[in-house]
Amino acid sequence: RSAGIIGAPFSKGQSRGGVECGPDRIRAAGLLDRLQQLGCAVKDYGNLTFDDIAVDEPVKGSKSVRAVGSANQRLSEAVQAVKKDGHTAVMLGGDHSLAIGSIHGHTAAVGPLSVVWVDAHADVNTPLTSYTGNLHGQPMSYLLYELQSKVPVLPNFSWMKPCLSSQDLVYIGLRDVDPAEHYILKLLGVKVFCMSQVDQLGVARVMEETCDYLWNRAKKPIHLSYDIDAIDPFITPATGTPVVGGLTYREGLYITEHLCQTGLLSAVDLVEVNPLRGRTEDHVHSTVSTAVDLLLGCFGRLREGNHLPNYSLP
Ligand code: DIR
Ligand code: MN
Ligand code: MN
Ligand code: MN
Repeated sequence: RSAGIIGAPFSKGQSRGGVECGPDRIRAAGLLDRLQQLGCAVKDYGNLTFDDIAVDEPVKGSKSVRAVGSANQRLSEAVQAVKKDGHTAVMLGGDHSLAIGSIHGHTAAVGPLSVVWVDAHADVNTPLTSYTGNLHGQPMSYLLYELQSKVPVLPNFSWMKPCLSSQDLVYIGLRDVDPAEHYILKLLGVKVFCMSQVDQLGVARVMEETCDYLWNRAKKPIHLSYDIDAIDPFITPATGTPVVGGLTYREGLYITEHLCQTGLLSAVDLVEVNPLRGRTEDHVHSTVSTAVDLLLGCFGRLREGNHLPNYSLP
């Protein structure tokens, strides 16, 4: 198992500065060393750089469309390169608009995917339904085949085409869904485990049902897109749009452990860590260290403990 890490310090999919500091803060918390201690080979591809777009007027009410389009084109190419090198891709955001390039690039490299989207939000607004005009609330609408006719052609998006079927998507952790998003999820029959279902079923059953559902057609590589705001803001407050009533630390971690043991996890996004949104350094630390723990869970860290295969007692 090996990890190829891409930093994507991009924040223009939403309006709060600071989320571009996510990748460096997560690295500074020791992600690479701790992955290596697990026996995981790590290659850090560094941080992407993004073009400054001088004139980027709103399009149909949506902000920074050109910047988001061109940043995601770059990210898609970077993810393709990491997959061609044979690694599990780890994309450190940045805001969740980056899932466009991450999922697009992952699909381009390995073919059809199963996507597990862990988030307080569904991020499936179209530019025409969005109240906020923020692209981080819209990425799934660009990715789904079934919504293609509902999404206008946008500047700097001509490089991408939808690449995901709504039957290959499962949401976990939803608790702040706009009316149009709720309509879309029902219309397409998307599999959703919102927070009430996590309460009702427990996270173990949610993960069993998630995999049964995704594997009903065929076992495909899994793309995990993890928005840190899925976790309760009591634990991960340093994020742009915190919503009360989220996943516990243990539930959040269990999702990663379960997906890791499928052997199918092929790429992970960890997005929306915003160090500037923590009121105290403790808040930032708790958010960043939870992000690191979630990523370690994706690469085989177990709460029972781990040891390397070649370990011998001194
Ligand atoms: C809201 C909030 N549904 C929007 N979305 C967020 O802007 O479309 N996504 N915060 O992460
Ligand atoms: Mn999100
Ligand atoms: Mn969210
Ligand atoms: Mn958000």
